[in-house]
Amino acid sequence: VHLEHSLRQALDGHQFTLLYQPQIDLNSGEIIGAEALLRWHHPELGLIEPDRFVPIAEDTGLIIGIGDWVMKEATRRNRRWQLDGLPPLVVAVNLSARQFAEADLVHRIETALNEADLDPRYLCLEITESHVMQEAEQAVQTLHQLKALGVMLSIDDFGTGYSSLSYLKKFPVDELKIDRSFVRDLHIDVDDAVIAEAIISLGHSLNIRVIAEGIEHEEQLDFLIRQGCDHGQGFFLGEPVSAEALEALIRQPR
Ligand code: G
Ligand code: G
Ligand code: MN
Ligand code: NA
Repeated sequence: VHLEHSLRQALDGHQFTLLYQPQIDLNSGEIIGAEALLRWHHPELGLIEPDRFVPIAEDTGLIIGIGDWVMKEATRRNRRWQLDGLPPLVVAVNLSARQFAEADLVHRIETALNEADLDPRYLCLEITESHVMQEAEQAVQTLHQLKALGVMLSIDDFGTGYSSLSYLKKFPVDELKIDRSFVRDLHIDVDDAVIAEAIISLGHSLNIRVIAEGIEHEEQLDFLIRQGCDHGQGFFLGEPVSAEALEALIRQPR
């Protein structure tokens, strides 16, 4: 089966859905947001993970249309939650390199926000370090334009790329997301613990919030809380779930 061929029909065929993984304030334990994660339900192959199709979507340019759909769906959903009386959540959306480099990215995002009637502060864009650093000067400009819209900006997979610290100071980012690979062994591997600690203090010294992803065990969570990490995400705190299931999680008394 040619994935590319079926990927071309996936949008029209309504084969995409978004799951939402809770993001937790490590101080209060409250759900303060969610990362939108794309899923493709192929008519014959079943569920296909983004690691398998996002690279194809990038190469073919299909990611632009798919990305527009993700942005529209996530902003509409978040506005719906607000109108239904949920406490305000920030929904984080992943941008791929190709989307980030697209000339009218800012306009596309502005359009989605307007159509959804969503206050931009409730949308967070996750951009990976390597995407930002590829064309650093251009990237700084794009980040400033996005920031001027009022959206939140997060650097995904932080620590795996080669961010120069001087650029980090110029990036108008709100959040660093400690990459899963450092969180995995943080409670048993001194090097990973030191890296996580360093990212947290780097973020805080630049007035940037820090979130850890991939938290799977209580020991990891305890360590991150002790180090003053602001937010957390991972299977231990909540798996990616449907919009309905996330809403139920938030409404359930704790
Ligand atoms: O959801 P999962 O953990 O399987 O995601 C795997 C990868 O796919 C991650 O790197 C994630 O950032 C990426 N991804 C998930 N959803 C989207 C999306 O809507 N757009 C883009 N560009 N990447 C996504
Ligand atoms: O690259 P990005 O951070 O966007 O990747 C998000 C991906 O991480 C999603 O595919 C999600 O399913 C996955 N994920 C979320 N929580 C965990 C976790 O605790 N452990 C692992 N291994 N993966 C996770
Ligand atoms: Mn992400
Ligand atoms: Na990540």
